[in-house]
Amino acid sequence: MLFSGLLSDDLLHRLRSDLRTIYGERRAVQERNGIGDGMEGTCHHLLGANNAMDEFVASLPLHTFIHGFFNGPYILNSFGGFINEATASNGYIGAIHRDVRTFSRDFRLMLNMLVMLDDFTVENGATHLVSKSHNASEKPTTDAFQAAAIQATGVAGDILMFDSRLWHAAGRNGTDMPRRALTLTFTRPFFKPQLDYPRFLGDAYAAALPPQVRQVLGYDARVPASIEEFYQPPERRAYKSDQG
Ligand SMILES: O=C(O)CCC(=O)C(=O)O
Repeated sequence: MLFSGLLSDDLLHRLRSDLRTIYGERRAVQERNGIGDGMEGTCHHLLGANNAMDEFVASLPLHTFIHGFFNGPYILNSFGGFINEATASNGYIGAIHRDVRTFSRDFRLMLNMLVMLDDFTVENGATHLVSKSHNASEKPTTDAFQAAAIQATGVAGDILMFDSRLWHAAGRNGTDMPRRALTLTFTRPFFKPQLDYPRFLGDAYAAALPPQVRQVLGYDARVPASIEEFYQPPERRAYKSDQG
């Protein structure tokens, strides 16, 4: 589903600029650790610098929609960004993939949110998706994917939501302008996130947030790490009873 008109021009502008900065920082770590090949344009875990990324999550759009998808509480599983440029390979994101590796036909595990920071067009590599492929346990062949996929075009600021079981791939950018996106995923609270956001962001970060945002970042779904932490009254438990 594609949603429009949820982001202000000012926020969009700052998201684009902050994405470029964070990309530089994350790319340096990818390269330093020898995993840069195939990761061009991608960056991960964009929170914690108190910039537009944090602001986006603190007033997360589509809360009711996400809650409805899971029929209950949910947490952030990952928050990445992708700068799709003609000059770069579009790496693992350009390969046919789905974002949840465990297949479950009847139980929804994960939801993708793709925030278009630029217009998404056929020419600049709008995301290819195969409608209804969340029901398919096996990866389609390249030919079958190409025959069935449609491209999700939209304008900057549009937000594409799709079941993470859907087979999809970033398109090739044939223009000389970047095609930028934020890529978030959400799961039920008992599913391990890609990064331990509460530990990564810390308690001081959480103290400044409203309870609902803290919950979405997983602060109510932590695993106790000591007997002391385990034996706590309900309001101080690491994993709260309303998290499913
Ligand atoms: O950037 C795109 O077009 C696709 C992003 C993607 O594949 C993902 O978020 O898993």
